[in-house]
Amino acid sequence: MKNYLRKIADEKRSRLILALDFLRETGKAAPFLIYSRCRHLLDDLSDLAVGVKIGFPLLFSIGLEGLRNIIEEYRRDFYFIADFKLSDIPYVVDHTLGEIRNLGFNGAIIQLFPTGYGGVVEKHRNEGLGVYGVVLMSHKGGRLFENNFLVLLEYARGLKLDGVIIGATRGEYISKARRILGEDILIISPGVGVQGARESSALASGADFEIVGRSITLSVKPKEQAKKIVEAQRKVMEL
Ligand code: O7M
Repeated sequence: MKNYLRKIADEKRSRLILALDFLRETGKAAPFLIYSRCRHLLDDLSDLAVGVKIGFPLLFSIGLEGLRNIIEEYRRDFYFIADFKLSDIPYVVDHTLGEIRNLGFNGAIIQLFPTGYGGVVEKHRNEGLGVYGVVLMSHKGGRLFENNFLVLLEYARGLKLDGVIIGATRGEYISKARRILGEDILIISPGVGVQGARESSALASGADFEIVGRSITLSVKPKEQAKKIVEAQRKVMEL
């Protein structure tokens, strides 16, 4: 399934994945208003963003039917990744990944530390869902991830995941992961913008994609922000 992601990335000459969590001035707005803001944003970014990562913030504001409709409407423009912080027993993760696939998502992110996910990951990958695992988070103080970086990375490799998540704020770990993983497993990096990493810096360290949320979604000029990021990416990747 990551091939679809790569295909869109090549067509758009971009490595930007939008984290569609929060939108400007929507606070307690009615779901239909937030839904309509999402559509405007996605229309604006259709030439710039490659993927859209969706998690609990958007689910709580527009509901499951809202998510289903957004994915249905924009599935030809973006690769949709579900981020529901999965870290449960394999039975529950298996069930949830099935529901995620039924909603129309192209890929899903799971936590790796519970381990024991071999059969589950293989099953869903065979059924066409891309599976990505968190190896190192972007925030300060994630010491347990740091201490177990190599263990999680080896686990991800053994599972033949489509990709791993490593914070854009942790450039040295991205480079290390790239050396260990080779080119087969994607490295996807959140933390650009509000969390402090500069646009395209994760790509320069060896990541394949950058996840950006608030610095685009809360901006008064989201399209300009996205353009600035993608132009920086094009320079680094010679796209
Ligand atoms: O650009 P932001 O900070 O507004 O958004 C970043 C997004 O990436 C947001 O959706 C976070 O949940 C996610 N993220 C991180 O910021 N850091 C991580 O280490 C991991 C993730 C993530 O996507 O985990 C699966």
